[in-house]
Amino acid sequence: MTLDRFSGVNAGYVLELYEKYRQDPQSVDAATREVFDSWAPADAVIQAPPTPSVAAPGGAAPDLHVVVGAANLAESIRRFGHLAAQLDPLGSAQIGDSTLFPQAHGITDDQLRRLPASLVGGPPAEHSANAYEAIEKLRRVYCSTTGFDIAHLFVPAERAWMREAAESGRYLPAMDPLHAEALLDRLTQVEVFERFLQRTFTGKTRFSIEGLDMLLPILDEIMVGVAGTGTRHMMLGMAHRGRLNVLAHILEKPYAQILAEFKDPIAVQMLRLDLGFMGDVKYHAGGTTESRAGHMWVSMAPNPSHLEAVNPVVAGMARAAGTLADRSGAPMFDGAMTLPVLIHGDSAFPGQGIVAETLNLSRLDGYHTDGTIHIIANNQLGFTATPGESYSTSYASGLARGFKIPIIHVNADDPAACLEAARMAWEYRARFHKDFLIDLVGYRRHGHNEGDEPAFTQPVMYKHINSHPTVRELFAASLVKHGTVSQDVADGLVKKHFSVLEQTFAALKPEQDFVAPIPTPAAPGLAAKTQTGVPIELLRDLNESLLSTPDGFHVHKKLERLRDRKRLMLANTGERTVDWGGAEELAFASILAEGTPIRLTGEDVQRGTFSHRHAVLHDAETGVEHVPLQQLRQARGSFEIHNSPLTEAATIGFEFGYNMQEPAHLVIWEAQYGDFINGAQIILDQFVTSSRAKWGLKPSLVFLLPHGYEGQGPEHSSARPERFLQAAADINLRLVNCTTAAQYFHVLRRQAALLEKDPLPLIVLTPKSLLRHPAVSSTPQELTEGHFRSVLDDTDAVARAKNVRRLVLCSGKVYVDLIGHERRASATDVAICRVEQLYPFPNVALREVLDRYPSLAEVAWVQEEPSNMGAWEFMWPRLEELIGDRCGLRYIGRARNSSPSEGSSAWHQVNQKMLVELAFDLKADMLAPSVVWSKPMRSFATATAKK
Ligand SMILES: Cc1ncc(C[n+]2csc(CCOP(=O)(O)OP(=O)(O)O)c2C)c(N)n1
Ligand SMILES: [Mg+2]
Repeated sequence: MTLDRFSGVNAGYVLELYEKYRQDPQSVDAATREVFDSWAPADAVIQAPPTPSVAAPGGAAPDLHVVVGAANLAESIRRFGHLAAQLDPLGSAQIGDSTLFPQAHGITDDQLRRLPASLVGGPPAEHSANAYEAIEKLRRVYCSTTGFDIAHLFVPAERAWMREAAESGRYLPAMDPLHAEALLDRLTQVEVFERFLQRTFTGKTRFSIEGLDMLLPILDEIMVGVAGTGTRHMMLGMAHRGRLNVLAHILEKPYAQILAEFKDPIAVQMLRLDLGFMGDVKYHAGGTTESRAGHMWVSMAPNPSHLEAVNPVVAGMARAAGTLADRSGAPMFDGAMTLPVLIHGDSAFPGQGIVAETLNLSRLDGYHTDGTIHIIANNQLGFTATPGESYSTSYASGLARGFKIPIIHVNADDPAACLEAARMAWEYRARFHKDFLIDLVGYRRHGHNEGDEPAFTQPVMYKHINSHPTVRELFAASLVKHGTVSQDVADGLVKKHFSVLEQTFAALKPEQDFVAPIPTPAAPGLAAKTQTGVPIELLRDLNESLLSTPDGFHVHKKLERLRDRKRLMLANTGERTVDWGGAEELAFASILAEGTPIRLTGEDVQRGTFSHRHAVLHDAETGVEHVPLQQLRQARGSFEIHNSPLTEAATIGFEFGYNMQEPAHLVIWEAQYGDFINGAQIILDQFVTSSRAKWGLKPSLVFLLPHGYEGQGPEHSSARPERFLQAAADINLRLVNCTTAAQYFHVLRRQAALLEKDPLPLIVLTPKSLLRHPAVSSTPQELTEGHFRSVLDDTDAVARAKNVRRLVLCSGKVYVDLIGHERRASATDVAICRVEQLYPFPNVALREVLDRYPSLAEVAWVQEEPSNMGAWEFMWPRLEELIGDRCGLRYIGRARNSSPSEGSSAWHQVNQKMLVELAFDLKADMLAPSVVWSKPMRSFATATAKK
């Protein structure tokens, strides 16, 4: 037993044990006795509470166990006082903790009175006559309407700051007449807004804030506070609850616009039939405004119903807003300019995994924002679910403890305590650059929405709520009682705010006041016209820069061989020497040279999952890193590349937010295997593919998704392109499946060129084993001229075009299997054309291809994926329309299946071989095995009958 390592509570325990031993050595076990035989507390190795030698008011020296007990009691209150705090405005019982009372420590109030206050320490001791008084003050700090849940902080300076801030009462707001009336005015405005909507649009869903009204003054306080520290942009993310109120009063969205949205007019601006249907419900809208109050910008990210999904989006926006990227090297990040604030539901915060994913980003190099302020709008219900049904932690905020985030639980009926929490939040963030959480505990005055009957499921709670005064009423009554404001003033504020809303409503012209977010239609033809070739001299220059390393840098031997090949990569412009990785690096370098910053993230992207990238070199002897794209002489924009945590939803949400905030940066996310993007399906559906139609946003995020059937089983074969094709409409994305390094080079460069002129998300299905395959490599000349081509026709079939009877259309890796097959040479009646862009459907280019083959009997769509996956079901109606009755249309590929591929590699080989052979076999109907379906389409019969 080494006693030297004991301090604090442990010291208390040792001293207690020692005292026991001192009174009766036989009362402790033999081992302990042995230690105490040669040790005494006077060693002073224990950083224990002061010993009784400190003069006590009672005169006589108290027992050691009383001193230790008092110190432990003080520590217990500091650690666990929140368990006895009255956090619930509805007055439910606290969790409680016996160690908050003297008895648990074997002492009495009288004994405490005989101890000095200094034993308790901290600000409460300063003006206290004895330890009892100091403990009572401590209790008022930690067990009142605020629960300081901070014992889990691992950094002593943070814990000490929080304790001092709490115990000194430094952040409690002044409640002089001026401040008090301003706060009452704000609370009145918040409440009247909801009451007016309730009266005017009875039963219409608005997700009232009532019961958590203090959320608004908390946001005011944070906004004004951070504005004073130089922050210029507050970015909010929140769900439905109270959103209209926040939009109206923090974002200053005009009442007329909100009221017009309640009227739901068919506004003139919406009559854009060419754009399809658009828009979203009113409590999902976002916005940006220059706040009059705080002299800063305030943004609210638009939000889907999917709770908490907006969290990483806001974090990404904040990161982008604080990033300086207009020069070469790594970008600079300064979090002081921007404050992200996330408002969570008490049920959603513990329930939705994306919360944990986003919290996990908060301290990572590539993702941190210098701290987010979180507020749980805790109304103690999730729709109808109780806390006991919603989380296994003691509080809704439990998850935040693991991330060492300070938590303040605060009773939403105590305005001063709420404002104190707000002040501590922004001060802590400004000081420590970390997240902070306010658990605002209130209630929900109505049902989940205003048409809902809450008493069906919470009869007792709602009996209580129905007779519970509003926070405005409580606050007004207390101010009147103390003579701070008069009842007339309080009533006058209510009238004033009603009158503003009534007048606005009377003057409302819904059709005109309604402002619709109109998506910009994609620029027709611009993509096709974008030239992306780079002169060979520039490419060689860039390549040389990329290959240089700092003096004395030791490149890994195996990589040196790769770099030797790269040195010769551009020597002969006609030779196929540029592989996928080489093309990518040159594309990035040329984009940086043109002044577009690049951010690339994803799991293990620095090296590349398939070891093809090596964007970060590690000195083979010292481990020191060298990032060639950050040392590029020619660069005029920054380059950053981060290995992401093992997360898809939050990391993609983050990049989406980053992209929204800085649309001029090329933002790329790469999947380990394409399948894993499933984990971010909410972000894809709710943000990436639909935000243009819903909210008028223009995302241009790039996804690199390894895709292709190589016998690795159902989870490493398909990026599920069908998911994007299903969501593709009104030109909302580009989906490409490049088969050459040059095509990849051009599509990246095209994306960079169109970031501002014609932004669209770009999904690139990328190769795996083909990364270094000669068939995929390109000549330097292919990089120097031209542009991305949506369709690549069969150059081999030009001379025999008249004899071609079957035009095989395919996309991606299966093309390499097809041209590599032994029958390719003899199948002179088959041409193989690659559809490199699946969406937008390359109608014009495909028509030109069809026109080149006058003797076609059929077009066959050949794919590796089962017929219900891949591109077939998307292509089918479009190809039918394109072909008309000119020839037949056939599908060759795996049969409809519930799983993307075979589990066995051997079976993969069999099926793959079969489908490739069928592509060359014009009479194969009867030979098709069950796994490969090759049945002519209806139009085939019609077309052949006509011939
Ligand atoms: C991901 C997701 N699952 C389910 C829902 C349906 N839903 C809407 S609100 C709600 C309850 C939310 O409770 P809480 O987080 O406490 O927020 P509150 O409505 O109480 O403010 C549920 C289950 C949803 N919107 N999003
Ligand atoms: Mg709730």
